Amino acid sequence: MVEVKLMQQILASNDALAREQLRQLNRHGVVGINIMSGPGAGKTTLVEKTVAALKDKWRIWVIEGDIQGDIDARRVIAQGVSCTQINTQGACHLDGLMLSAVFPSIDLKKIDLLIIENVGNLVCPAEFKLPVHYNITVVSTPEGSDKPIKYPLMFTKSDVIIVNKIDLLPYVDFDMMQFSRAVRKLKPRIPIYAVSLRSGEGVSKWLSWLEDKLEKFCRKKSGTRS
Ligand SMILES: Nc1nc2c(ncn2[C@@H]2O[C@H](COP(=O)(O)OP(=O)(O)OP(=O)(O)O)[C@@H](O)[C@H]2O)c(=O)[nH]1
Ligand SMILES: [Mg+2]
Repeated sequence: MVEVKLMQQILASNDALAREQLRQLNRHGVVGINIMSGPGAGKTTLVEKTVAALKDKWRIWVIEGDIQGDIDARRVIAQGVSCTQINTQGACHLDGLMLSAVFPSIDLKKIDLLIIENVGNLVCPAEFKLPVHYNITVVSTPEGSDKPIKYPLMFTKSDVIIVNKIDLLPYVDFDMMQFSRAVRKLKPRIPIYAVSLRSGEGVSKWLSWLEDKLEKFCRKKSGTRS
C-alpha cells in the first residue's frame, strides 16, 4: 500500500514537471515528439532519416536517452543537428526530472522541432509523461505482431505507430493484419505507417504527417507574432 502511494506521488510530480516543460515548448511554438520502442526497433535510424529529410526546412534539436554511452548522439550529430545525450545510469526510461537538467541548455527560441529518443524499452517509457505533443511508437517486424496485445499501454499512449523493417517481411513471421487489428482495438483511428528505414519505402507518409503538424504550429507561431 505504501509502495503504491509512493509510485503515484512520483508519477504525479513527474507529470507536473513535464507539464511545465511543455508550457515552455508551447510558448515558443516548438513541436515535441517522443519516440519509443523496444531495443533496436529503429528509433535512432528514424531520427537520422527524419533529420536528413527536414533539417533544411525546420530547425531541429534532438535529445537522446540511453542507459549508457553516446553512440546514438554521435549518429545524430553526424546528421548536422544539435543533440543532447542523457545517460539514465540504469533507469529504463526518461522522465521530467532528467529533462529538467538539460532543458535550460536548449534555446527554444531557435528551434521548431524537439525530438526525444527514449530508452529502448516497450514498458516503462509509456508510464512517464514527457514534455511532448506526440508519442510515437516504433515496432520492427522481427519482434512479432503480438506486441500490442502484450504491451498495450505503449500503444494506448501513442499518437502514431511505425512498423519498421518491412524489408524483412519475407523472412519473419509478422502478420500485419493481426498487428493492425490489435492496435486499432486499443486506438481505433491511430495512423499506422509501415516503413523500411533501410530502403526508404513508406517513409514519406511519416514525414508528411510530421510536416503537417509542424506547419500547423508554425501558422500558430506567426499568428501570435502578428
Ligand atoms: N533490415 C533493416 N534494418 C534496419 C532498419 N531500420 C533500422 N535497421 C537496423 O536496426 C538496427 C537498430 O537500429 P537503431 O536505429 O539503432 O535502433 P534503436 O531503436 O535506436 O536501438 P536502441 O537505441 O539501442 O534501442 C541497426 O543495425 C539498423 O541499421 C530497416 O528498415 N531494415
Ligand atoms: Mg537508438
